[in-house]
Amino acid sequence: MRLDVVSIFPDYLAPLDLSLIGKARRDGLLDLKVHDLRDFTHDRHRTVDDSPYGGGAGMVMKPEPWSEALASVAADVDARPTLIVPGPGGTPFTQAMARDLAKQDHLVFACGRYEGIDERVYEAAAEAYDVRIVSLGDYVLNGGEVAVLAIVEAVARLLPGVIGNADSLVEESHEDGLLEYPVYTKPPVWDGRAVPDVLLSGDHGKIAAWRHQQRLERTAARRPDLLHASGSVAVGDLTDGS
Ligand code: 6GU
Repeated sequence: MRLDVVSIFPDYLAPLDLSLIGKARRDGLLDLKVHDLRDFTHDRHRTVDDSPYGGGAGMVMKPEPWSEALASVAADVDARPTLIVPGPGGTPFTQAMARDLAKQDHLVFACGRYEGIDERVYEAAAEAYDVRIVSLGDYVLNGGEVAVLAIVEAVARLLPGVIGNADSLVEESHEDGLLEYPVYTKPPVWDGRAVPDVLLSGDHGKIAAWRHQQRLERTAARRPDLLHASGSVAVGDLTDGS
């Protein structure tokens, strides 16, 4: 998969050299390049922003550098890359969206700062790109860079070969609409707290039933919206049937 990130703070994306994503890049599974938006300016001050028409607080990112940057990264090869613009006004990012993005050949990320990017950039970009405005949640970050770290990680880990043990992708929170069950390791008693007996029982049927029950209870307590959204769980399922 090819990934291009355009930002005025390329150093913000340095963590993409680390851990599993860094290894995937070195292994040739990810071709990821970070571009400095200011390299697409032509004035002495490398200006990327200006005041908003109509007034109001803050600054707006100018269209010209974005237009040049997006033309430059879309230039070679593929038909219609996906342009992802992170922002609090976007469609909520979900595991389903991560799975969809993981099927694409080429993702381009445009990191906005200040009050946002001139709206005409989105219209123009739609001619060459499949444009998606994506939000991480209902809160405000200073710019798109941290969101790009999250989105790239969520997508890259779904690509074949990025995660050593593909089984660990299956039983995860959000893969089937329920949160994960709690996990324990040695010692069997720590700080006076015992691991639940069932996990030491060796009865795999019982363990699976206990884990499923834990997932339901956890989801009901922390994310009741997921239970109702999935429609797969009746209230009665949450009472322990043992
Ligand atoms: Cl994707 N960007 C910004 N700037 N703020 C956010 C966000 C994204 N998601 C939530 N808040």
